[in-house]
Amino acid sequence: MTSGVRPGLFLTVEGVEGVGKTTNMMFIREWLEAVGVPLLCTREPGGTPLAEELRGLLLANRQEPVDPHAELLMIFAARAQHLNRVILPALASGTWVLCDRFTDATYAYQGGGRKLPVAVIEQLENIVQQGRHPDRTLLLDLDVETGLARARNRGGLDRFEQEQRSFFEDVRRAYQQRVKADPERFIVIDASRSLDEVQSQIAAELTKLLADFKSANENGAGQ
Ligand code: Z5A
Repeated sequence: MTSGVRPGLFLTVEGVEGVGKTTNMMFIREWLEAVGVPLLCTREPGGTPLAEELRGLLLANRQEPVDPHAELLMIFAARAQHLNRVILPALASGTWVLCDRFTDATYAYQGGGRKLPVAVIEQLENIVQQGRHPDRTLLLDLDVETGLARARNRGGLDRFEQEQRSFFEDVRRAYQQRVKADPERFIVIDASRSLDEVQSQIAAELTKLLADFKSANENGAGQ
């Protein structure tokens, strides 16, 4: 970097419906802000006015069936806007970015759930992200039945939430394959435990992450 600013960390939170992403995003945000980390919290699909409009189109229930490729292209259109207008500038200025879902969700939902070929997703990922990936990803893992029961208690189901249980089983399996393929990046959290237990594990992982970040920073500063 020419500016001398150390880039922020890019963290994502993933998981199947109802695993507690929203609840734990708030916890992570408060934890990082309390220790003074400059932080931007965002989500996918979404994160800019245009990308939020695309999110609305993606989640809306409609009579017309949505072609899986149309869905995939809208997701990557939203991602291109979000990544280039919001995420990358924030990281470059030293701000950490905490994002509710990112491209792992595309492999899980459009790959695992909709059965689109991984090679097609990879092509779009390469075009849009040009090698930029999250630094670390927290995967909240929970059996599908419990997750759906938690989520459906809230009522008002969007287009994805209306899918059958087998769809979400495929999504969960695809997430597990992502972990196998990139175990260094993923932190898997057992989301079946009580919220207190889940959040203690998250806090312990954040403590390690911050210590690693600081030590890499000190080593880098000395070079
Ligand atoms: N999508 C896609 O297809 N492809 C992509 O590339 C991307 C997204 C990026 C919107 O995602 C949809 O976009 C998503 C996939 C698709 N659709 N689906 N399904 P979203 O992230 O905005 O929406 P979501 O997955 O539907 O999230 P959610 O339903 O809001 O669930 P959550 O955030 O994981 O759960 P929560 O609201 O935090 O918790 C649910 C309830 O459980 C709540 O009452 C909590 O108090 C309770 N809870 C949480 N943790 C616990 C524990 N440990 N014990 C007991 N109860 C708990």
